[in-house]
Order: sequence, then C-alpha cells, then structure tokens
Amino acid sequence: MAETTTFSNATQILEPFRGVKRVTIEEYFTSGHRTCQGCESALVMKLMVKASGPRTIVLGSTGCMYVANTTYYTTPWVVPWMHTQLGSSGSAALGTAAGLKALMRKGKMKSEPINVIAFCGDGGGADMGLGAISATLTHKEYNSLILLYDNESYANTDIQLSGMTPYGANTTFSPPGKVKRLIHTRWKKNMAGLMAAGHPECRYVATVCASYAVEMMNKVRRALTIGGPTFIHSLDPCPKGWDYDPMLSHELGELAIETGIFPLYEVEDGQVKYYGKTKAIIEGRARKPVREYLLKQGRFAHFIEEDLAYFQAKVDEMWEKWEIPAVVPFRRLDATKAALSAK
Ligand SMILES: Cc1ncc(C[n+]2csc(CCOP(=O)(O)OP(=O)(O)O)c2C)c(N)n1
Ligand code: SF4
Ligand SMILES: [Mg+2]
Repeated sequence: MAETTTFSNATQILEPFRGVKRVTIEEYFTSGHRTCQGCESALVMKLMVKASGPRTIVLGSTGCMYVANTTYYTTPWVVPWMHTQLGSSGSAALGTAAGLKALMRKGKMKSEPINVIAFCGDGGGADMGLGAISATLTHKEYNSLILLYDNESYANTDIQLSGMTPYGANTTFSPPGKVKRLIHTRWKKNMAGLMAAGHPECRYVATVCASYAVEMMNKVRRALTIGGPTFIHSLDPCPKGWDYDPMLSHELGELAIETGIFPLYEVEDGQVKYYGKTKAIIEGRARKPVREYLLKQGRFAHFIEEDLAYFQAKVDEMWEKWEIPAVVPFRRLDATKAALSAK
C-alpha cells in the first residue's frame, strides 16, 4: 500500500523560462497527430504540455484537438490524456482534481502535486461548456487550469460559427449571399474578461497567442503554480476555417495582437498586466488597421469598406472607451466619477 500522507493544495513551482534558450527540450506532445498543416491549436497543445512538464494529466473536450490527435491507434500525447464530452472541460478538470485529492488523502497514491489541465475549443468552452467552466472557477480548493483554444469556429464539424466567431465571418452557417452580405452580425464574446470579472476567487486569468511562444508557456506555468482553478484563453489561427495559406499562421497571430483585436494580458489577484505589443499599445504605440489582419483571410473576402469601418470602430471602442482598456467594457457615469473623486 502507498504511504499515507496529508495532501495539501501544494502546486508544482514552475519558474518562468527566461528566454527561449532556457526552454526545456523534452516534448510531451510529439508526432502522431493529423491536424492540418499550419494548425496553431496543435502548437498550443505542444507548448502547453512543454510548459507543464511530465507530471501532468491532460483532459480534452471533443473538437479538432481530440479527433485529430487520437486517430485510431495513434496519439501524440506522452502524458496521460483523457477525452471528455464537448461541454465538459470544466467538470473534467474539477472531477480529476478532486479525485486526485481524495486518492492522496486516502493514501491510495503518492502525495505529490500533479498538474491538471483541461482544454476545450471555443464551441465546447465559450458556448456549450460555459456553465461547467464557471462552476470550476469558484472551487478554489482544487488546482486546475482550463485552457480554451479558440480557432473561432466549430472547426472539427466543418467550420460552423460559434459565439467566438468574429463579426461578419464566412462560415458554413454564415455564407455571404447576394441578398444578404453579412449573415453573422454578432460581436464575439469577451471570454477572458468574463472569466476574470465574474470569478473573484479565481486567482489567474490570461490571454495568450502561440506566436509569442515563451510568453505563452510562462503564463501556463504561472497558472499552474499559483493554485486553485485558473483560466487561459488562446487565440489560434486556423488555416482551414480562416481560409489562408498555412504559412501565414504565425503572422496572423501577430497581426491579431498588433491590430488590438486580441490583447495579451493577465489578471492575477485582480491586477491587470499587459504584455508585449499590447503593452506597447497601452503605452502609446499605434495599432495597425484591422484591415491588415482581416483581408489576409478568405473568411472576410466579402467585406466592403463599410464592414471594415464597423469592425475598426468596435475595436477602437474597446481601447478608447472601456473602463479597463481591452479587458472590461463597463464605463463609469461622469456623475459616479465625480462622486468618487469628491470623497
Ligand atoms: C454534445 C455534442 N454535440 C455535438 C457534437 C459534435 N461535435 C464534435 S466536435 C464539434 C465541434 C467543436 O468545436 P470547438 O469546441 O470549437 O472545437 P474545434 O472543433 O473547433 O477544435 C461538434 C459540434 C458532439 N461531439 N457532442
Ligand atoms: S481545422 Fe483548424 S483547428 Fe482543426 S486541425 Fe485544421 S487547422 Fe487545426
Ligand atoms: Mg473551435
């Protein structure tokens, strides 16, 4: 029988990689997958487990990162991995963390901090599984990371639009037509802001993009070290769904940040910290026009000037008018501001 020890909420202490030369060479997501050429989500998986290291359990909800990564008798996963139902990444994270804790408390397994990471797509996480993720982020006694890989569609079932699909994009559910040019006219959900603002005891929420790999891995390491439930939102260019040449994946990730469409930040214990080019924008650097990003993608090929102007105006608003630029959209009334400053 295994030794009996009292399990605490201790986490692994994963120090940040100080530069690319310090990144460990071991891989825990290797060959054996069948994702498309240029798939950023596959890179996110690889970086995510490289950051977490070998003592990690990964749980994955249905989607490209399940189906293409576990084709019959093959898998790139070197660490223990389990599939979970499309809307269940939150439940899988919480259940696994609780199960580990119970087994360790009963002495049925060695007591040690094991990383629990559950990933989900935008369809599985931001639409179908939102409730389960939200519940998990309130259970501060269990350590887990939920990573939402956002390729902005239900990609695995042939690019249906999700609540994270950008305004106006062409998907199989929103094909542009002669009578109606834009079928999809909803603005994308603000997932990281929603998770940070709505879960006061979740200590760490961050946004990442694999174009900035070291920063991304360090945010994963921070999320796993700080303890309790944590959440990361990753924006992943998808050549198939976004309709572009696979060689542009890295560049599109960069452009998403440089145009200000996808800001890079973290919220740790309620404090917002901006990163990289997002930080530079906050400090005064000009944002690139959104057309530089949008017009490189076939899903926006039907856009006319009016659509580009609308998109630009919405992005401008989130930088110029939001209470916390590009993070939290509330705005104080002038009367409230005056009353607070008069105190
Ligand atoms: C409850 C349920 N409904 C529908 C499906 C079919 N389905 C499988 S993968 C998928 C797309 C998931 O989209 P997303 O979570 O964004 O992941 P992606 O495929 O984009 O990687 C759908 C709808 C399913 N597996 N389970
Ligand atoms: S459809 Fe997109 S997310 Fe799915 S494997 Fe291909 S590139 Fe990756
Ligand atoms: Mg998706």
